[in-house]
Amino acid sequence: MEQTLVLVKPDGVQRGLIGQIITRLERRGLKLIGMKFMQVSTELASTHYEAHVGKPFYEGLVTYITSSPIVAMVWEGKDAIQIVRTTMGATNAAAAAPGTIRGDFAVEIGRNLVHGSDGPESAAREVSLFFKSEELVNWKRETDLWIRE
Ligand code: IDP
Ligand code: MG
Repeated sequence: MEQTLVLVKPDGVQRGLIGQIITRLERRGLKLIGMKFMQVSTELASTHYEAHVGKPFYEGLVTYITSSPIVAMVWEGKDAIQIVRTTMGATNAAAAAPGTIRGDFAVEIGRNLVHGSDGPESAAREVSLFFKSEELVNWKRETDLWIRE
């Protein structure tokens, strides 16, 4: 089953939006299999965002993600990566569609509230960066029958 890493970034925690963000993923029908409240170190931030090294926003991005605690989660389900990305909305919150997390709660790219893995390879890499395998819970959700045919 597909898994994806979701982060409620420091602005989401500081603004009291943890619950709203989780609610949107929960009610969409994805299944939560791992969650922790944590401070991201500069080392973890640099590894997580290594694809962005050298870009003009890189230093600011590392400062942003390490500036305050985050909530890290793993969500599971068929097409979970795509479903999280569409629920989050466009990277540039100013252009994100209303109804998405970014489109409803954020106004710019540098304070866009959430992270979601962008493909199967980055998801596998990012999940293992933030979680040990024993921190992920294998559980049966009784409502799955009513969410998927
Ligand atoms: P994504 O989070 O939607 O996958 P990416 O292109 O992977 O977007 O960029 C990672 C993060 O870097 C963004 O979520 C945003 O926080 C930050 N970022 C990307 N581009 C810019 C920019 O032009 N200015 C400031 N921050 C940016
Ligand atoms: Mg990305």
